[in-house]
Amino acid sequence: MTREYPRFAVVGHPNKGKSSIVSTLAQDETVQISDTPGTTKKYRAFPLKVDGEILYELYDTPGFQRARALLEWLKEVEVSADKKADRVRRFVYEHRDNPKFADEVQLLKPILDGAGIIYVVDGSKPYGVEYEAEMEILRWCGEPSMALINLIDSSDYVDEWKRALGHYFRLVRVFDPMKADFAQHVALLEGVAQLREEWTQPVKRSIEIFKAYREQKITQSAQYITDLMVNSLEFVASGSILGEEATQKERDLVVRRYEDHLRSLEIESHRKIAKIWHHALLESEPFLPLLEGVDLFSRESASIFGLSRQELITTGAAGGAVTGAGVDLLLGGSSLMMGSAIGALIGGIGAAFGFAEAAQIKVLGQTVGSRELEVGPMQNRNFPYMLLHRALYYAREIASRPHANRKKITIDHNEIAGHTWEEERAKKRLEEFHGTLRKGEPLSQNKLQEYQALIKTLLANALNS
Ligand SMILES: Nc1nc2c(ncn2[C@@H]2O[C@H](COP(=O)(O)OP(=O)(O)O)[C@@H](O)[C@H]2O)c(=O)[nH]1
Ligand SMILES: [Mg+2]
Repeated sequence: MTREYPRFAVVGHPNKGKSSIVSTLAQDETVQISDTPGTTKKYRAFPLKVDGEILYELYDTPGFQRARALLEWLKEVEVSADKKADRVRRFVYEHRDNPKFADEVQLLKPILDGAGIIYVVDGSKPYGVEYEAEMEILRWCGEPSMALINLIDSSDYVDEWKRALGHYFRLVRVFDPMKADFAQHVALLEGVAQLREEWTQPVKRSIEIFKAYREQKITQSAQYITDLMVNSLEFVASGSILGEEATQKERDLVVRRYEDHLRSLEIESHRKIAKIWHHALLESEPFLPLLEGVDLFSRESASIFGLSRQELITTGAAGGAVTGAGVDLLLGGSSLMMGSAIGALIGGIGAAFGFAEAAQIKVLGQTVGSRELEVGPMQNRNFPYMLLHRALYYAREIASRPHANRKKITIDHNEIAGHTWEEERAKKRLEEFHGTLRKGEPLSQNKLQEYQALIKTLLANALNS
C-alpha cells in the first residue's frame, strides 16, 4: 500500500525509549511512556499533522520478546534474499493468533505494510549479541531502516553501538528524545529523507511546512503574550464603599479582586500557549501550572523576573520617578505621596501583595459621591517587565520542550538571571508602550502591532538562545 507521506515503525527491545521517540517526533504528548516494559500491546499510529495534512506518521510498537525463536523459524526454510520479506509475512500470518509471538506480530505488521524502520537502542548500556537476532529479522523485512541511539543514562557505549549497528542499518544517529531541540529534529528528518528515494521530496517538503508551522506558532504565542500584557496592565478593578471613606477591608477586597484577575489572566494565557505547542496536558490536572510555585505578586517573582533598579533607570522606566517619592514606585517603600493629584494611594496594598515592589497600585476614582473604589491600571514600573519576562520564560520552556519530557518545569534562577532577552534597546522601546498603558490610555492599532512585533522578536531570540 502506498501513501504520499512517509511512515516509520519505531521498533526495538522493550524499555529503550521507543515510545519516547514517537512522542517527540510526532509532537504528541498522549503517547504512553512507561517504566514498565510491555506497556504497548498493539501497534498504534501517531501522525504529525499540520493544518490537517499529515507530514509523516510513526508507529509505536511493542518491543521484541522472542527474537531468537522468531529468527530460527524464519531460517527453518532456505529462501533467497528476494523472498525473505515473504517469509516474514508468512510468519506473521501463521502466528497471528499465537499469544507467544503477539508482540512480534504487532511490531512487524506496519513494516510489512510498507513502513520504514527506526530501530531504537540504549547507548548507555553495552552492546550485546542478543540484539543481533532483532536486527537480523529487521533486515529480512527489506525495508529502509535507520538506527537511533538513545542515551537513557549517563554511561556511554555509543562507539561500540555504532560499530555494530553500522552492519545492519544505512543510517545510524544519536538521538535523545528527552532533550532533542528543533534543529536536531529537523536534522533527523533530513537523514530520513535519504533513506528511500521516493521519500526525499515529500520529506523535504514536510520539513519546509514544519518550519513554517513553527514560525506560525511563535507568532501566535507572541499574540497571546501581547494580549496578556495589555489586558493586565490596563485592567481596573472596582468595588463599592459604604461610608464616606473606604475601610481597610473594602480596600483589601478590591485589591484582592485586582490581583486575582491578573493571576487568572496569566494562567489563561499560559494554557493557550501550552495548547499551541501541543503541551495542553502539562497544564491540566494532575499537573499544576508551571509557574504556580512563583506567585505573580511575590517578592521572589519580582527578584527573579523583574529589572534591577539600575536597569529601570537606564531603560527610562524610572523617568521622573528616580527622585523622591518616585523611587518608591520603582522599588517599593511606604510612601503615600504618589499620585495625590489623581487619587489616593493605599499604603496597605504592599502587605496585601506580600511585598512592596510590584504592589504600588494607585487607587483611582474614590469620590464621595460615587462611592466607588478602583485599583489600576498598574502603576508599578517594574511590573510590566516582570510579567513579560515570566511569559517569555514560560513560552520558551514550552516551545522547546520535547513531547517525551513529561516532567514539571523547575525554574532555574541562575539561568534566568543570566538571560539577556531584553537587551537595552528593546527595554527602552518597551517602556514606550508600558508608559501609555500606565496612563490608562489605549495603544493605537499601529502601536499594538509594533508592541506585538517586538514581543515576537524577543520570543524568537529566546528560542534561539
Ligand atoms: N533520562 C532518560 N530517560 C528516558 C529516555 N528515553 C526513555 N527514557 C525513560 O525510559 C523509560 C522507557 O521509555 P519508553 O519510551 O516507554 O520505552 P519503550 O518501552 O521502548 O517504548 C521511561 O521511563 C522513559 O521516561 C532518555 O533519553 N533519557
Ligand atoms: Mg513503549
